[in-house]
Amino acid sequence: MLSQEQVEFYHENGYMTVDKVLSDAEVEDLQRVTDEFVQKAAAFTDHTDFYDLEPGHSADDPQVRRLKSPIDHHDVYRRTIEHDGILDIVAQLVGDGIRTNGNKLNMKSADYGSPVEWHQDWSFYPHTNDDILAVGVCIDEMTEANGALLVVPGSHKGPTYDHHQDGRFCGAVTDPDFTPENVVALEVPAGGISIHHVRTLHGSAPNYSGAPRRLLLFQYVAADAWPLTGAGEWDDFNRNLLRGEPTNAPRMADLPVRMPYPGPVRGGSIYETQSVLENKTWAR
Ligand SMILES: O=C(O)CCC(=O)C(=O)O
Repeated sequence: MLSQEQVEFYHENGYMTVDKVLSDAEVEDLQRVTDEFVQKAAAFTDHTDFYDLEPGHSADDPQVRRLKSPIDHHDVYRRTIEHDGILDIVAQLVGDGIRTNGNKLNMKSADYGSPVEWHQDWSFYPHTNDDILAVGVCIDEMTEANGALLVVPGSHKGPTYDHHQDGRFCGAVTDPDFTPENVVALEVPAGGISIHHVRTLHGSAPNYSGAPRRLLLFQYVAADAWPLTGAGEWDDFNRNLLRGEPTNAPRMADLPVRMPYPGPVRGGSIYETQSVLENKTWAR
């Protein structure tokens, strides 16, 4: 559980970290299963519904950038998104009713792991209110050297930046007035978690270190926050409820929104969507 001070820090700054949320055994299970999935990627030459591949990928040297929706592919990930230690923390920050609207494992492997350009998750999935956050479960120690998640403190209270280029959504900030200030690198030991608010500006550099930085990202949404891009079928929507009861009465908040339309030139993952960006922060 979080102290009142930690809860206030999160609301003030739009991010936080918590150490020792998972046990050593839970981390080892995640590492082993993830290693196995990377080896199985050798069978593929292109992205699939599950694998997003690094540009240097080959059968001899499988290089995975992301596992998409890993909870649908192995129980160890499913158990982790439902982990009471995580959900108890999330409940303190967004309330007792919790839905998930997405999950992914960003690999950021040693020596070449790809960067993620500055963006706000809110630009991908605006809702009726912003009691929404992403938890990053550190499968490895996350350090500045291996491509830690970088955040701009307090930016969750600021504007929603333009994430469009040439009139199409590109998943990265394109506003010429944007300069990341007071950037904080979230350094967390394996088994700990990072948390960032849905409107917090964040990104991460390439991993040129010799240590992997695998971050299992879970998106958690207050049950009464409804996606502005559409909720789909009622039963499907509520299948993603992890705690609390379904509600058809969304809570509305007066917030700055830019819809992710017209849609991206390239889809499939944030890496592909951002690949068209002309002014990149990080070289590839
Ligand atoms: O893996 C990272 O460092 C950033 C992840 C992220 O922001 C995303 O995938 O939306």
